[in-house]
Amino acid sequence: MKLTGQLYAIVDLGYVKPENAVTAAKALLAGGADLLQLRAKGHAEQDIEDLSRMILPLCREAGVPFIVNDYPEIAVRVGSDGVHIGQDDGSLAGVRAIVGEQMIVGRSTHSPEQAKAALAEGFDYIGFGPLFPTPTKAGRPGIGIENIIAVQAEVGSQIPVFCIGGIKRDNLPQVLSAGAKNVVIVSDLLTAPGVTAAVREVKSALSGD
Ligand code: 3NM
Repeated sequence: MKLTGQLYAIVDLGYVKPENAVTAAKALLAGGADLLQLRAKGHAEQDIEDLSRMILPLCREAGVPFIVNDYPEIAVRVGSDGVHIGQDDGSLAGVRAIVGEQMIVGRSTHSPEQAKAALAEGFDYIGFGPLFPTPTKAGRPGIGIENIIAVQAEVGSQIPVFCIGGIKRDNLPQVLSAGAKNVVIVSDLLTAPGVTAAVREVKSALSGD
């Protein structure tokens, strides 16, 4: 599946109870999320697999890539479109040995150097952040917005760069002015009183409406 689109949404079980994950996925997709990830830190692999099997068909119906966080084996078992890994999750070659050549594989990066290294290694896209400190990824300093233009120009001309971390509807204009083209927004969407409307707002801001 092709990797296009500007808004990457995440069903994060830090914000959504497992029994509400499908409803959250539907709401994010209804608003126009362009990619969807399941992130389930600390949950049993079987539960992540089961939820993935429920969310995947919703993504297929919407024509949106479904990405599993952290678990290449689960990604293969459920037949997801992609898998996302962190800096400490080994090499791309190690993941490719599990998932094959077709699957989308993304990497979290936390500095321009890591962003360039991920491009050189051959990842399909990167996350770049956290721009601002965020409870969703506690304990990491914000890296700021100063390097977005350079990373977007250098890495973003080759693979999508998704800015992430503490991005909310109210600071999105600032992030876009700093050069961001694509964003991941987690808590601001999942905790919005109307998730679908919040996604639509972000999509509209991203498209420059
Ligand atoms: N990864 P929110 S920041 C999951 O920098 C994640 O790699 C990050 O959530 C990174 O939109 C982050 O709620 C949290 O801040 C994003």
